[in-house]
Amino acid sequence: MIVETVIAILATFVSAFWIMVPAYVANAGAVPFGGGTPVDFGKCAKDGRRYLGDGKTWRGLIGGIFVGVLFGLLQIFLATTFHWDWLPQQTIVTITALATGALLGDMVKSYFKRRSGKGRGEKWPIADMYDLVAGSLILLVICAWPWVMEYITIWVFIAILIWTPLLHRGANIIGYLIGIKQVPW
Ligand code: CTP
Ligand code: K
Ligand code: MG
Repeated sequence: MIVETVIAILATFVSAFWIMVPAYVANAGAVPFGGGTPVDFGKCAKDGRRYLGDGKTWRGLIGGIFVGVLFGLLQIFLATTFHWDWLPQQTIVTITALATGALLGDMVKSYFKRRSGKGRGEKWPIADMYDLVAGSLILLVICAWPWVMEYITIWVFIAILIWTPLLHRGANIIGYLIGIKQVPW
């Protein structure tokens, strides 16, 4: 009974992580690719502040989606080759939606961050982490609703909410230490 419960909880956490790999990788992947032309082309909104700011670039966007999808393809390859049938089965549609949604959510976050007067890279605690979760899951719901119903139970969703701050913190510290991120958050 206890053993079964522990296994179920572990499986929930592993499944949640497995689902979110393309989104987490896209979000982290944008950092080393970043630079060059900003997505908003340097333009300002009526409030005089940038639409998105220099932290959202085309290279970061395209590069991040690319590595997110690449890792998703690796997941599909591994799961089919080794018959990891107990894991959520990623598809081309789900990995693309997750990677793209993560960075779209990140840009929507930056839009509102600029409107609230916060500068590029400034701390905005909850939004800076859950932007990618909201973006990726909303796009996933739009593109693959039956898949979401099959794999994302309320418990998997809660596990995603727990994983995200842990990985976000870890990834940002690593990025800062290896010098590709200006601040450790
Ligand atoms: N990045 C990018 N393009 C994106 C997302 C991220 O080039 N679409 C790069 C930028 O170099 C950015 C870094 O990854 O500075 C870290 O991403 P993030 O924390 O999302 O951006 P911030 O610099 O914090 O900017 P903002 O305040 O707008 O969130
Ligand atoms: K981000
Ligand atoms: Mg940031």
